[in-house]
Formats: sequence, structure tokens, C-alpha cells
Amino acid sequence: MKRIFSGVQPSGNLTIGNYLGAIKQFVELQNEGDAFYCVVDLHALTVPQDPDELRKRSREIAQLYLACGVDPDKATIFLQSHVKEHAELGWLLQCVSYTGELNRMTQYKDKSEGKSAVHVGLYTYPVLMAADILLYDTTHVPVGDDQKQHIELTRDIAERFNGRYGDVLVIPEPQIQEFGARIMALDDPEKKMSKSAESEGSRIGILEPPERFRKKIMRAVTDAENEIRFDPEKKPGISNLLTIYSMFADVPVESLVERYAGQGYGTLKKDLVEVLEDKLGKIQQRFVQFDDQAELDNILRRGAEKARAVAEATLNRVKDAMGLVRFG
Ligand code: AQP
Repeated sequence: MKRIFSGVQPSGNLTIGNYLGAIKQFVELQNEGDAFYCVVDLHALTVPQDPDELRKRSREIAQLYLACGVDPDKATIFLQSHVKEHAELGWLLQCVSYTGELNRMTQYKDKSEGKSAVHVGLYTYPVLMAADILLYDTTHVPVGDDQKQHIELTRDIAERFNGRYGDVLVIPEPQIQEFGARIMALDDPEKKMSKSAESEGSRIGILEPPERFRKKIMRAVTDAENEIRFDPEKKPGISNLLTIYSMFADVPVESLVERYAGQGYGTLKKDLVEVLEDKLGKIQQRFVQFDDQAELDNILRRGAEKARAVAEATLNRVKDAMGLVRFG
């Protein structure tokens, strides 16, 4: 049986990149195994957050999981900070991780670039992510392409741990889609779309109203030609729009290229706006339907209890293997 684990940071308003790269897969995979979907609030603290905003966003992401189709009767939904074993295993794994491997993490390099002061948590965050995954004896981790390096690190840490202490941790596999694993920024298609990027025009929020995302799509950077072709290297802008269109409309890119042959970029953009109005509109309606905060808290409470039971058993195995004293 597959054991699936993944999470999303409440570090900004979720984008269609987060949806297409990760959450859409969460919904599909909940039918294929025992799935744990976490709101990784401890990770969001690696950069400064407004406390009230963080609380609001953490609940909002859980509500969005539901609105996007994650079913709490099939998958376990919970907040990372509600299961203290994450932080504890994070520390234990730091003691089998090397600074050299953390120095190589590209996300750390990107996020710390040009900053005069960087929090230690930003540097050690990939080890906490390894703990998140390994606590649940995870076999599959559905993520976007940007997280590939962190999953490789998780595997390295787990293999090293098992090499030193015996067969304790399950080695996970990344589950990265072949298509749509990296949605690019609308105003700069060489960069990844990110929820915390400075430029508002770079991204579309899952909860964004059509009047806002219409302008962003119509202004999306393309190229000087007017030929609709899927070529991410030479035509990153138009290829990104085709990817988003294809994934939301569930139509292969080749069919879209055929459909829009000989037509201008403006027509494609207008039609994409309509597709997004429909698909995001449905998620937004469901989001409102799941607005009962008491019920949401119940789901999160139940989820944390279920997660804790699995996490505690793994942590005890790790502690025993490492030689920490536990009373029977
Ligand atoms: N542009 C993207 N295309 C495809 N997948 C993406 N993901 C993020 N951006 C894209 C995937 O979304 C999941 C949740 O991401 P995260 O919250 O853990 O943090 P992240 O990867 O750092 O995503 P962001 O949006 O760029 O957040 P910030 O701005 O806070 O750093 C992951 O599976 C990720 O791969």
C-alpha cells in the first residue's frame, strides 16, 4: 500500500502553480493509498510572518485542500505544528546531516541571496522537511519540480541513517509529474511562479477574482512572434500559458496547438481567462461551502490525532536506534 505525504507552506496566497504542481496530485493520489496532507506552518516561519496572517493562512490552506477536492474521509489533513514529533525528528536528523549538503540547496541559495541576515531555520529547513516525510514511513511524495532536490536530500539522510543504525526509515520516492511540474511566472517565464514573490503580476492566486487574473493573463510576457507553438526553451511564455490551459481544461497541449494554429496570442489568452474563470470559480465556490471554521478545526484535530499516532511510533523507533533512553 502506498503511503503518501506532502505539504504546503502558509507563506502566501496559494497560486495556480501550487495547485497544478501539488494539490491536483493530492486529490488523485488520495484514492491510491494512505495519504497525509499537511499544512507546514513551521516551514513558513523560516521567513518573517505576521502572526495573525499566519494563523489565518494556515486554516485557509486546509480549507483550500477541501475546496480542491481532498476528502478528509480518505486523507489525513493536519497542521505540522500540531504534531510535535516533526520538530523532534527534525533535530535528530540534523545530527546525521552535513552542512555541506545544506549549502548545496538551491532554494536556500535563492531565498538567502542578497540578504545581510538569514535565519538558521531557513538553512536547516530541508532537514525538517526530511523529518516531515520520514515520520510517516512515506513511500510517495507528490511535489512540484522545485522540491526535487529536497526529496533527494531526504533520501540521502534516510539512507545514511539506516546505514548507521539499521533498517529504521522508509526511503521515499518523489512523485513529480512529467508535465506541469514547474509553472512559470507570468511576467518572467524564466522564473518559477511563487506565492511569496514580490511581483503580484507574476502569479495567479487560486482564490483570486477574475477581474484581477484577467489583466495578468492578458499582460503575460510572450515573445515577438505570433506563432502558437509548444517550445519551453525558445518560447517559455507561450508554452507556460499552453501548459496552464492544458492542465485546467484537461486537453492535451498538441490539441491546443492545433486548435489555435494561425490565431494570435490574444485569442489564446482570452480563452484561457474563460477556462480559469470556470475552473477557479468552481474551487472558489467550494471554498465558501467549507467556511465553517468549527468543522474545519474538527477535521484538523482529528487529522492531528491520526498523524500523531503514526509519527510517535516512527520517532520511538528512531530514538531506540540512536540510543536515547525511553521508559517502557
Ligand atoms: N510554480 C510551481 N509549479 C509547480 N509546482 C509548484 N509548487 C510551488 N510552486 C510551483 C509546489 O507546490 C507545493 C507547495 O509548495 P511550498 O508551499 O512547500 O513551497 P514552495 O515550493 O517554495 O512554493 P512557493 O509557491 O514558491 O512558495 P514560497 O514562495 O513560499 O517559496 C510544492 O510541492 C511545490 O513543489
